[in-house]
Amino acid sequence: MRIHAVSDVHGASEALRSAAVGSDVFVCLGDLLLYLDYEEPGEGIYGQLFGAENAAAYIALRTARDFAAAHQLSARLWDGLAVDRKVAVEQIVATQYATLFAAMPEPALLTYGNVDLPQLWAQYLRPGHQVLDGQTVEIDGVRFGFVGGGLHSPYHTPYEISPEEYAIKVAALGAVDVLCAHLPPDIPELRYDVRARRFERGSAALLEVIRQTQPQLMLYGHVHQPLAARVRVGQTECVNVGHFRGTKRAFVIDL
Ligand SMILES: [Mn+2]
Repeated sequence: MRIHAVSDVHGASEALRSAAVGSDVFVCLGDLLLYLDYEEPGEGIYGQLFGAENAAAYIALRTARDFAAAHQLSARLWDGLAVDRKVAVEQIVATQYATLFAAMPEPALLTYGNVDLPQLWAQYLRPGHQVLDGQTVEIDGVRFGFVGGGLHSPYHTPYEISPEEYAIKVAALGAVDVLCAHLPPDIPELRYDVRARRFERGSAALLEVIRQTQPQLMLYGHVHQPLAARVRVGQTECVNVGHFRGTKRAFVIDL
């Protein structure tokens, strides 16, 4: 079985169109939306709302971990816009999701990233798109389990939950052959982003279930430029398949 897996699409819809060509199973591990574009600050939701210059200033403050000043800047920019914040964001999100789901291969197994709005997905899904979060599916005798979303962080991305809620979704899977999540297991070298120079969130519950049940494969994304992109935990190969916006190609694995 040939699996093509992508994660952290962040608006790269054109490359998505052909990402499943040659695969038996196509997996997408979330973060479809482009909120902030560190490479091109004028792109993304923030850049579209406030312009490239303000987006660059906001990125600089976050990179410097001055979250208070970043928050102040955003608050000031929102005041200047005089529009309803929720409506303004959801209009841009709607455009992004419409384009992304039109480009998303079918069939596809999907879960949410932390930069996604799960409540909006239903209206964009195509017949071949199966969304799984705390759920399993069996294909040709191979059992896949999916856990979506992120954990609470200082970045306040849209889909973050508590470690307790996350652990409930992990526990719901039971033993699987291929464990799929947006987040990595909580292993420091997998969580460290060498470009952003910070630790991203990883899940202790994922690491625990890997140790206990030893799936063949654990696929994840979230960390765009990881210190280590793969590691072995006992019998389980853990692989960061992402950053599709950067690589523009699916990660290919033969089971
Ligand atoms: Mn991401």
